[in-house]
Amino acid sequence: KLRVLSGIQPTGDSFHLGNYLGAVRQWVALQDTHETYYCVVDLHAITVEQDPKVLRHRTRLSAAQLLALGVDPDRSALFVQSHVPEHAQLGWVLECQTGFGEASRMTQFKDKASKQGTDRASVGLFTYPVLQAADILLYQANAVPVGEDQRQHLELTRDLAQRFNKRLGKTFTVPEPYIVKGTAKIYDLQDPTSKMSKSASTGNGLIELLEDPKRSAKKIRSAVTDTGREVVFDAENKAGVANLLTIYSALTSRTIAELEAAYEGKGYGDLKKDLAEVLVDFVTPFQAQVQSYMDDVAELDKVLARGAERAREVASRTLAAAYDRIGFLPPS
Ligand code: AQP
Repeated sequence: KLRVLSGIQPTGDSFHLGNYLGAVRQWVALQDTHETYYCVVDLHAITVEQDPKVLRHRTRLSAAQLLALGVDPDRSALFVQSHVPEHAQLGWVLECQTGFGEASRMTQFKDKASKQGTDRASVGLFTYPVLQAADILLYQANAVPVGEDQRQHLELTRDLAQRFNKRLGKTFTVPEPYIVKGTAKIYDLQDPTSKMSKSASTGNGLIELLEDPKRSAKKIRSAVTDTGREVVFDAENKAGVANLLTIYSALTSRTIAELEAAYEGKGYGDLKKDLAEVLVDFVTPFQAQVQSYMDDVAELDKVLARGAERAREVASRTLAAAYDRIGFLPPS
């Protein structure tokens, strides 16, 4: 079986619709065909300041959300990144193989650092994509399901794998991004030309899966559209409507063409009202499930411990091989 690895940060109070449709939905589907490794990337989360208590809570909450969205711990290794020390260990090795200029070209770093100011942005934020490369390469992943915003980081991962293999002998599988075109980028409801994002979206542009469903419904109903009437998918001229159709289609498995046909002769109001209902029907049982996982933290922690054990079996083998290639003396 081919391998898959992906991760999500335990930041924010909830996953948002972009995280789910862009990434986690694919994680769930890939369990049927691939050997899957999924992690809550707490090492990545601390690249910006975190309150320790909140971080601990959100790490569990992220795992609970993944389980509620359909990650099956019997089929996938579901774990917390810091429970597998090999991530940080391989991260260091790869940092030493990464050019400073190469890392400086990462647009996500540039965006985030410019918002924080270069003095406040951490060195960890700068090396974030290299740690991400370690996450992926440790599992010899063939495919990495992510949203469009991660494409450049995946490219860096591939470069690092190829460089290491060439210099020191074949050690890592060179992974492919797995980016599903239709839902690769979910847009902010108030600004449908920028991506829905925890850190950058305004409250009304962001649908958080754990917020009050009534609030989500209201946000959908007040989503920015255009002055037209016709419900057709036109990403260029009708970005807001196109975004709503993308979300609607993904949540119902009705194709965009079917939706266009169903809303012929109706207006944006009908589309929004119906999508709001679809969303409420999706998040209501999800929230109940998350709550039930959070009610049994001991069991949740056991699931994560089991996942980390499975992950370490693979990760430790890869790290040992990489250390050997580098020329580290094995401990006797
Ligand atoms: N708007 C989006 N559309 C499609 N996919 C998205 N992803 C994030 N936003 C969208 C994908 O979600 C996965 C998890 O990403 P992450 O842990 O890096 O989440 P994040 O960075 O905290 O999410 P944000 O909202 O993008 O945070 P900020 O604002 O901090 O950058 C990834 O596969 C990502 O592609």
